[in-house]
Amino acid sequence: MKLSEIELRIIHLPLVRPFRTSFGTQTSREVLMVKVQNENGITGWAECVAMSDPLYSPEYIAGCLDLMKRFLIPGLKSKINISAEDVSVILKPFLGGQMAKASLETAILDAELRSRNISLATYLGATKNKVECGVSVGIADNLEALAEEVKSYVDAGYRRIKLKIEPGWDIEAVKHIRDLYPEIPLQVDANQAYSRDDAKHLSKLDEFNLLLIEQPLDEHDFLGHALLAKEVKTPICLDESIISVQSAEDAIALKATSIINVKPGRVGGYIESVKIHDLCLKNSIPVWCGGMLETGIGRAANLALAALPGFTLPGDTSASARYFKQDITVPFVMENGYLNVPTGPGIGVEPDMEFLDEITTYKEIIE
Ligand code: NPG
Repeated sequence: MKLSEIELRIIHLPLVRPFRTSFGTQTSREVLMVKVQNENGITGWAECVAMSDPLYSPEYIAGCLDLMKRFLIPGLKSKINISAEDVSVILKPFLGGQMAKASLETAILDAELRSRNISLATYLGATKNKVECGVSVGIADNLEALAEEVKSYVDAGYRRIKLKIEPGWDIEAVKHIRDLYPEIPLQVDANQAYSRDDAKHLSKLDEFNLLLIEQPLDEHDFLGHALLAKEVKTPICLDESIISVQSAEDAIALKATSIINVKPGRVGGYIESVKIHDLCLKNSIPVWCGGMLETGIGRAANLALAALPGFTLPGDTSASARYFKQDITVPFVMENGYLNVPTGPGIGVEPDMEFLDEITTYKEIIE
């Protein structure tokens, strides 16, 4: 495909409720959107999952925008004909930047699949037409507020609850929710908030029958996670540490993880995500699809990925209403705890352009 134009825009959407994690509180979501157009006028959309600040990952929106404009887009422009499967190879000389790279690859893939009339789900190898939904619950002001929020999600039909934890908000919070819901699939996410010395403390979570503890230690600490895995019975699941199929291979070989959270933005795109999925399937490592407070554009693509056979645990693929009063696509509405996998060509959804223009704070078109 020949690229004729790339549009970069930043939009700003308020969240329906503040979202507090061990690294900060978010009340709104700024999103860097990528739109590509080919020589026949067919467009492809993607969102870059980087946040405004480099707190979850070293990547952040202004940095991604700069990286794309200065290096990645000129790199792509040097090729006359381009296929999504070439993007990671062309961009390999530029180190890092997985989130920025993933968004360019996904937008190109969307346009390519639209022109071939194939859905992303079919292209990736999906075997399900609906996906079981979990929800990620932020750190609350107190146990009552936490219970109230969890109840609203359980009532809405969510099939798995993930609690954000940090030192000082962990054992008691988990106990409180486990006592209220003895049967519900429950897991926790620390976003790197603990240290190697916390093994004894974290093993207190073992009595609550959790599915997993996500990313308790620093993203670079594979050895620490492997040592921790020997001390706690609850399975360790890596998120931030997994940035490529190679890091997944290392983590599995070192026994630093027994479950993997696959986030396409974090690993450089959907094509790399499928490689991680395949590796995990071969090694009997369950995977699930993480979330980055995506709009409907990112969510549509995540649902296609989460429909692959190795995604055996519910992901952070929640309904639009969990995040935004108004989504930028048709809203994703949960039915009985499931979201349908889009079936249209490409990612299967488009943004509502009028609404998108209304919430756009920056826009640039690169010919
Ligand atoms: O439902 O999209 C969602 C949010 C899921 O908890 C979630 N994401 O660490 O996995 C994470 C976390 C996150 C939140 C990451 C905010 C980055 C920013």
